[in-house]
Amino acid sequence: MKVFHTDAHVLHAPKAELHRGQMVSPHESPRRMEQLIAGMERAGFSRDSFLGPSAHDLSAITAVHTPDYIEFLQTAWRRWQDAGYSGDVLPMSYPMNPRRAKPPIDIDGAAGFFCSSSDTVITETSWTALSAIADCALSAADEAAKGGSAFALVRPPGHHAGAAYMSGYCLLNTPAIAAQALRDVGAERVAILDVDFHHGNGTQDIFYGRDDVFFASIHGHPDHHFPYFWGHKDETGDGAGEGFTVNYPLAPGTAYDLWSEALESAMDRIRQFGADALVVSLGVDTFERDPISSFKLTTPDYARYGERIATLGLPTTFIMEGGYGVPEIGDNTANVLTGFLA
Ligand code: SP5
Ligand code: ZN
Repeated sequence: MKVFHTDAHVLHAPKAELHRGQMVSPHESPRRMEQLIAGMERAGFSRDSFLGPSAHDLSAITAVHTPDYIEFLQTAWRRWQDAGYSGDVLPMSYPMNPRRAKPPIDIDGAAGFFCSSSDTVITETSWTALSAIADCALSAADEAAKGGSAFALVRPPGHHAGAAYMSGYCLLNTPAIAAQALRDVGAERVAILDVDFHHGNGTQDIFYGRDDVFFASIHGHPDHHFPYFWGHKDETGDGAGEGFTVNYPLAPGTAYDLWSEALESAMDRIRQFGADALVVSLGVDTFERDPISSFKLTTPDYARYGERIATLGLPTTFIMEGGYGVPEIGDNTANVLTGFLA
């Protein structure tokens, strides 16, 4: 399986994360990637074999995100400096009725307009990293468009970002960009399977009204876990999209027995949908020792579910999402791919 990767991820390196009332060292950091790569290498996916992305047009990004939001990402840090602020761009004030809100001129206000949670920041060089990871996701999707499968080994993650907002460490919705690219080169129906511990609210939001991209997410119940306000069972799509979103909110403490039942159900729905291609939002924060999550998956479970996903028989674009704090994130990620290839 081709693995697309870029060293440019180091250009998005948040200084700190607002977490439980304090600024802490960020969970989502370049160090994660070192842990991911080390685990991939232990499993025989050597760093030397990773491929750099090919450059894609910005239109592949604006097919999912609004031009205003992209301009905000590109200019926010400069505007933050010009306003005399220091540190990373860290939003604070949020519109409660975003549809009726207008983006203010002041960068502090504009940042909140394009954001939904204060765990996500923009640095001086974030855009360069983001554009490179979008290219990795698009290069992986190009492989799937040819009938193969590929993995975009990237950070920061993508599934919380909406058409016009960053959220949950995510700034560009890489799975949505990949899914839309697959549609644009001829896949009639694309399914997105989100196995990250957190609900993929951004991806859901982007495709909520559409019947050509199916979205399934298995995640910690929003009563207890970020993103808190989305991912309930009764969120099933809207208008033409009604019935094309399915959510499996699971209780804290869920282990592989119940988690895998949700996976089988999600896969049944994807088969019924008749997908021609699959995008997997591959977060491994479902691991028993993840510092911000509460599921109890073990390292061998990842190989088991990789094998199950392969039974769909679809060209598959895997995109790295969450998974934090422990060296096992690399082994768990590699296990999904090894199981898939078995
Ligand atoms: C992609 C991804 O995994 N994003 C996760 C973003 C989580 N950010 C907010 C974390 C809040 C942690 N709260 C833990 C308390 C659980 N009861
Ligand atoms: Zn997550």
